[in-house]
Amino acid sequence: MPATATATSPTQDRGLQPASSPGPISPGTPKTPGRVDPRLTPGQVRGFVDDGFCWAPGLISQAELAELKADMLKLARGGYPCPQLKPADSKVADQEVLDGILCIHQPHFVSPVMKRFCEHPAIVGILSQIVGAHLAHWDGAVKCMQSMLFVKGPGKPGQAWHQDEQYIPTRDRSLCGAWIAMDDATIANGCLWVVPGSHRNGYFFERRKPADLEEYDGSDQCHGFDEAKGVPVEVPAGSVVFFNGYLLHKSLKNRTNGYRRVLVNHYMNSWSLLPWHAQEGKAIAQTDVRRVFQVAGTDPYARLGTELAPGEVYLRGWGKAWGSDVAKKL
Ligand SMILES: O=C(O)CCC(=O)C(=O)O
Repeated sequence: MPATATATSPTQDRGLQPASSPGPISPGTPKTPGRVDPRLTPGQVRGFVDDGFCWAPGLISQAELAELKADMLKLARGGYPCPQLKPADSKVADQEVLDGILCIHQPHFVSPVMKRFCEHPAIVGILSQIVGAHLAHWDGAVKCMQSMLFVKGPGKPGQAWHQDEQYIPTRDRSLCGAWIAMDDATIANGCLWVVPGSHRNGYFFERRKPADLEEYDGSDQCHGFDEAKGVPVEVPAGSVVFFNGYLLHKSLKNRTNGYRRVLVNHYMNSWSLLPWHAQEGKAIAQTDVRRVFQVAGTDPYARLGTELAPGEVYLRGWGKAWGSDVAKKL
């Protein structure tokens, strides 16, 4: 694919160009000296509130993409101390190592490079405009609780229609994914698809196991909506797609010979508790997972402290050793 979204992509005109004159520095505009972060116009922010997604081209430079890809490989080859990612034998080719991985969850727990990308100034600048834009009086404060590194090599499956808030609940519908395209993302290699506006009522769609295990990785699939309303979000490498946690989205199998690598980080309004896992002795209304870090504004719950990252990741592998077939058929 060329370095711009395909002309026929229905989502092309949703691509956000950085506003030509940057607005005032917001509470979320982080610290990198001398850097002017892209700011969205009020109309673009409203577009995110209405559609549930938007994407910004060129937020990540070529040099940063090279760093991300190198760090993905370092992680995969066991270059960081981490029980789930053991050092690979030097005789094993990079491709073989990557073939065995579908997704590394929480790579920022072990890699300072991945952590830095969770705090990327251009991404955080936009997050501090959109994460709580549907809420009155929101001050731009944002915290991060999750990162996911999808390797998605040739033949690897996608993820069926789902809503991220069904897995990571917030109390104010502020969950937001920032999907960093490390390669051009196309329909053929398994770009993101979304159902615009499907987040609006904060409704949880019914979930079942997907019937098509050739296309999808086996995680639950949402039902009860018009799938024909789904649109592909084809974006060039270096773009970031932002999407609300109630937005229906999916990706298809990679039918090319190349990789479709993505780092997806998840954020939410810092003013909301995060009842992600039940906590012993806590009523659900008080439950708050504090393995989070602040990326914009101040943390209203700083008095509660934060939990340290455990130095471990959760690995979703692929191939026979993981009970799945390496689907090489294109
Ligand atoms: O990139 C993909 O293949 C799926 C990403 C996704 O579904 C998510 O981040 O929730």
